[in-house]
Amino acid sequence: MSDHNDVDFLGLSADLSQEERTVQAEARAFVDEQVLPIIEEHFLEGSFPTHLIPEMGKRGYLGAILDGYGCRPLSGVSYGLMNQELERGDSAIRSFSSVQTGLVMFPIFTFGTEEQKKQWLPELASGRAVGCFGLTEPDFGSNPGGMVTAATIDGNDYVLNGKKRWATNGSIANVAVIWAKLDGDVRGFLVEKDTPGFKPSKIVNKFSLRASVSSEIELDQVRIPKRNLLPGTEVGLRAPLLCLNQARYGIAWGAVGAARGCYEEALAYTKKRVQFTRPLAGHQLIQHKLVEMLTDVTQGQLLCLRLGRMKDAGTLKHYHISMAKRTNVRNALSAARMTRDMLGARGICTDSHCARHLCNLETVSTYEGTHDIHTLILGEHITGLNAFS
Ligand code: TGC
Ligand code: FAD
Repeated sequence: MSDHNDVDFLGLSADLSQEERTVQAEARAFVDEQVLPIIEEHFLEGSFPTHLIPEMGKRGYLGAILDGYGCRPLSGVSYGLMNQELERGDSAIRSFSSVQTGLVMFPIFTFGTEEQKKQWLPELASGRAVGCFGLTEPDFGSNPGGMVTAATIDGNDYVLNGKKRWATNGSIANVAVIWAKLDGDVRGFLVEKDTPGFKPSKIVNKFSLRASVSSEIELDQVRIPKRNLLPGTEVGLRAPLLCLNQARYGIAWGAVGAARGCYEEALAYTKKRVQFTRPLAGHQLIQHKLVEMLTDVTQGQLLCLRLGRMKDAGTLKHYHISMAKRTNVRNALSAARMTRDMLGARGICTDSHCARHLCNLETVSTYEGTHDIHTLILGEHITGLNAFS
């Protein structure tokens, strides 16, 4: 969907504004020049390329849905295109941006005080500070409303106790948005990294999203001043769900990027690799797979473009995002598997992209609402019947 993009079967770039094309071209160059050359090494090491954080800040990739406080406000479509390119590089890079933007900066911007915004947003936008989001707990993933982490009032402070699991960036975060129950209501709190009793630890035994830092966070008598409550979170579980909408929107676009990366790899490889005296791409079964992939990518692009226009028009609802997150991630997983297959043994090696995408997309299918949770969200919307419990 840009001048340099050869995976634009329907010529959708003609429907983009100049700004949207520019944002995509810039993000595409960033990924080609700075992400793809180093990502294999980080995936193997199990480390996030932290040297890219200030660069992402400089380019305006952190907080790009917000206006002011050092952010570079992008239209919904531009923001989506940026996510698409970042995830073509690796889901960990898009995840970093999603968490910082949608799950940390968005709640501070939307539910925070002016003092909290001034303290944190410029730092987070520039990449001088990193944030994380603690909603999931060891016993409450799909059902965050059941959380047991609790905040109690003690004089002029809140005291937090509990455990969060899977917080992206938890161990490298300067500030954590922690969701906890205060008198039974879910509220958001800002916890700074050196607060006594705040104990993040990195989860190291992952096959997936290896270039992203995932952490468990123990909260043991964590005492924070009352000014660290996000006051606008009195809307209960709706507050974290509104944050998830932002991140899920980015994932819907990002998954198309991962699928596109796989399609490009499969096409290039099968045109070069000769078996039974002709390029693989000249065999009918291979062409069938390439056609399936291109069709899925094109449908994903169409869905996302419509979503982006609705976001910009203010008509986008959470169930629209659920449909796109669900279907685009499923199709990206399918594209990664097909590419892995078409590359033969080469496809299991770390210097091809498809197996890395395949492993990553297993996480993307699970986090931010599993595939089946999004099925139930859509099911509830179309029937009016809640089938969660
Ligand atoms: P339920 O009673 O259905 O809803 C509570 C209230 O919230 C409203 N609502 C939403 N509002 C805005 N956006 C949404 N997406 C909303 N979904 C529901 C709802 O209308 C209701 O409002 P009101 O006024 O009636 O009170 O709540 P429930 O407890 O039954 O749960 C609903 C459910 C299952 C859909 C929700 O809990 C859910 O989405 N579960 C999945 C959990 C999840 O996605 N966790 C993600 C953790 S963060 C993460 O994974 C980061 S990954 C890193 C990266 O992004 O890269
Ligand atoms: P469970 O909820 O236990 O689900 C297990 C299975 O049961 C799934 O197949 C699910 O679809 C199914 N299931 C659940 N409920 C139902 C139902 N009612 N009906 C039918 N089937 C059902 N969380 C954060 O808070 N912050 C983060 O930054 C963050 N980052 C993450 C990064 C990574 C790498 C990963 C893997 C996860 C991250 N998460 C984060 C957590 C993520 O959001 C949860 O893993 C996800 O919500 C699912 O929860 P769970 O893993 O506990 O699975």
